[in-house]
Amino acid sequence: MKRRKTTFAFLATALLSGCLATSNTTHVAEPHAARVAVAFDTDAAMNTFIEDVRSRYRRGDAELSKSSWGIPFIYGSSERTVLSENAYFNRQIARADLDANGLISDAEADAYVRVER
Ligand SMILES: [Ca+2]
Repeated sequence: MKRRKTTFAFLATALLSGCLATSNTTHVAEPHAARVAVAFDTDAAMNTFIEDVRSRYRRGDAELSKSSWGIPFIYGSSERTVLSENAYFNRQIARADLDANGLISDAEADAYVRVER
């Protein structure tokens, strides 16, 4: 009876995932990047900008590449590369700081939030 449960659990897992075996790998690009020094005009600009950057990072905007391959129902493999949070933050600062003066104004923070990636 115990063997039947084990077999059933194995088959259920295989069916739910679609494959008997899977491999998912995530590589982090620029893992040791330090955040660039930046100032914000106001706390509101800082909060607006940082919340939006975090939201974009969580939804996968820092993904640089993604690939997958497999043998149907047998094996599936996926590999993705994402920027580290600090590297992503630095790139977003560069995008938001339109006049490149190292200061994110309220207008720049608002413009950044309004523009989709
Ligand atoms: Ca600026």
